[in-house]
Amino acid sequence: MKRIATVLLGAAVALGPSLSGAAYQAAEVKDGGSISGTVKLNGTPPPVKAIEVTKDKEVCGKGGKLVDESLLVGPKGGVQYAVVSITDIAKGKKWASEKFTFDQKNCHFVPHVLVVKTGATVDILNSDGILHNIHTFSTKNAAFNVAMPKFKKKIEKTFAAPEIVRTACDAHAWMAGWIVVSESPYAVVTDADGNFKLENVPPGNYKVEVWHEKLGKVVKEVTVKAKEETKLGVELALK
Ligand SMILES: [Cu+2]
Repeated sequence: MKRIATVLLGAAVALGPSLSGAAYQAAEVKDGGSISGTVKLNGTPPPVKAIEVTKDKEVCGKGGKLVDESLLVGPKGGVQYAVVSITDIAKGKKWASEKFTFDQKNCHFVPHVLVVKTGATVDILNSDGILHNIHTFSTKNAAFNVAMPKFKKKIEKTFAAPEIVRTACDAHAWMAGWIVVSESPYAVVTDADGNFKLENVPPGNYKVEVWHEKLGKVVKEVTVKAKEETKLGVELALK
């Protein structure tokens, strides 16, 4: 019996990667092109909400006024903290860095949205000198809920499967962030003006997914040509 169980377990593990698409392979990219553009809000941006700090006021207000970062729109309508990624790429450039840091600082997550590589070590910091309690909400990766008292400055975590993982803090109800786990390095977060650029993409046809926590998801078909920049404009609307 034990032997059968082992064999079955082996089969399940082997099936894992194929269920979530072929494993990504890093290789030299020749004549890569790029995909760049802006993610914009279609509609009038709602006013940015200030966060009412109800606890640890001496620390939580320190880095300037805390605001709700779930929808930040620049002066020209660009949406910050959208994630733009190629979802069907099997082979391409290697990750520029395998060092990932997600900080709890001035009582918010920094950055608000972090892209990390599957299986890489993510340093989760507490820079505040007060108690934070990071809590992740995931289904493909093991969820965790870890108290980080002021003396616990760092924990290390890895995320095995591609997934968009929401993070919260059980000590500060307003704290909200996202860890986006990706196999390929072709996943970027838009800047304060909604701009993004995916660089050094092997020529080919791709599906590009744009995701934002409040505005949802769209998928675009994109063709990348050797050494050329493909422009991609994306509009998302509040539902
Ligand atoms: Cu906290």
